Amino acid sequence: MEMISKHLGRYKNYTFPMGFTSAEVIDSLQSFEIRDSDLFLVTYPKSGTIWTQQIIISICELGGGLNKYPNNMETMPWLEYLWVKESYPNRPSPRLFSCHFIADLMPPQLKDKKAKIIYVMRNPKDNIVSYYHFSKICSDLETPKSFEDFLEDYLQGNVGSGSWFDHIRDWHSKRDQYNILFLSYEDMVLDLKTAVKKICTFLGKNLSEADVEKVVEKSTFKNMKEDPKANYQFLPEIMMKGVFMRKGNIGDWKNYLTVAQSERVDRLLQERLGDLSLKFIWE
Ligand code: PPS
Repeated sequence: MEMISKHLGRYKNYTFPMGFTSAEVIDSLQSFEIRDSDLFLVTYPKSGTIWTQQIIISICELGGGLNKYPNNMETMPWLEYLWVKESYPNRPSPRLFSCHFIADLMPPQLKDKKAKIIYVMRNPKDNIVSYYHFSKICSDLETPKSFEDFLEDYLQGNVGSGSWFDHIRDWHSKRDQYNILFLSYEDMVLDLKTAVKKICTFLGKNLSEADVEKVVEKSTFKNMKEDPKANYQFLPEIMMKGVFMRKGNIGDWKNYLTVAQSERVDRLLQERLGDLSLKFIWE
């Protein structure tokens, strides 16, 4: 493993905060046994992970058969985090996991295509702003000196989970190898009900209209912020010195990026991902 900075390590083409994961965990997941009923939520950080967790968990609770854990992080733990690793493999099915990894680090058996993956993407400008704020409150991440400094690190891939551009390209270019549903944070903001229904269909959960409405209600920003199982206020203060549920909207980037910075991101998007025909919603 190569050390990039005080907080960041790099191993197998992946940059990660050393307080969260390790080369040993990365290696150990190569022999992680997949069950057909497993579901993985994969995201680049700050793309709507805990939101999608709440949606999936609410759907599974109403659809029946979900095991009870004290909060969403324990119900749908990150596959790669150091502190919850031991309990995973023996969990009763259905197992729900979250993960920020690139595809090559995922358990290889996922390519059998029976277990499911939901990948959520967020527009990079709002992602940068959300990540910047998170880096200021999370003790395992480098505290940014300024927004400009953070932007530079982000665009160079010197943040946890590496380059956003690489992450998006990696998962999109390997999509045929997996049983995967792609969603975008912006689509979820604009039409949460449709997103919930898409997830239901993908998971094979036939919820009534009334139950779909219940999932939508539980997953609004306002209600999640008040939900102690979902708002991540349960994390110890030593780890998190602020709120996870910050703004939850599209377009906050306009309050942070200068015109020149925004145009730089546009150019990089074109250069790095232009061939993927992805559509981004900016406001
Ligand atoms: S992490 O640390 O990677 O798990 O963070 P992640 O959950 O991916 O991203 C956090 C951002 O998601 C926003 N969020 C929501 N937006 C809209 N609706 C709901 N219900 C919701 N829940 C979480 C959260 O506020 C973070 O975005 P920002 O822009 O910082 O507010």
